[in-house]
Amino acid sequence: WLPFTSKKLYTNAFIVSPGPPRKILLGYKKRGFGAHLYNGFGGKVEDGESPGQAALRELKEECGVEARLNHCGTLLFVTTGEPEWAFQIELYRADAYSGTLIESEEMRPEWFSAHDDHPLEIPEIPHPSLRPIPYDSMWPDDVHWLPLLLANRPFVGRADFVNDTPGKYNMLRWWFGV
Ligand code: 6OG
Repeated sequence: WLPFTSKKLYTNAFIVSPGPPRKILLGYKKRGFGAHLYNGFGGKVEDGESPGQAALRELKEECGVEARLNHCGTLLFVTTGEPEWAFQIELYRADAYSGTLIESEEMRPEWFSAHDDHPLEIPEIPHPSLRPIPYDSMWPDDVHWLPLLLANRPFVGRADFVNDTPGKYNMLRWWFGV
């Protein structure tokens, strides 16, 4: 595992609407860190703020809505690009939101199908207008824990990344569990 001496705190929030059709809201990141990837809505926890407060603020700033968020996981990312820093991300989930979804300078909100992540339930016919979760256009760690978030199983995990070319992160080692 890569060494680190300090952590920066971030948040990431997902809205999973029970439907039918069951669907998940992701944001297409238009600029900054992780640009051109889909992700939940979130950002840095500011001084004097709790992670829960930051998650609500970032959700509102990035897609215009309010939601009753539940904490559902904690992730730690370490990279060779930032030798002494690790990123701790607090993950949140909500079933519903209030307000009107808007596209912000940073994120474009889009719905995706979340139907096939419930293998123990009677399969639902996917809604024709909903695309499957775009794991190929997401951070490579997401495929390991997003199914746990969708299944309502609290999780923790860590992923270490090698940043050998600018902007390119290869996942070196990971562990995710419930
Ligand atoms: P801003 O600095 O743009 O917030 N984030 C990651 N999310 C996933 N799924 N995987 C990663 O693997 C991530 N690294 C950072 C945390 C950045 C947003 O990106 C998330 C924040 O929600 C390395 O405000």
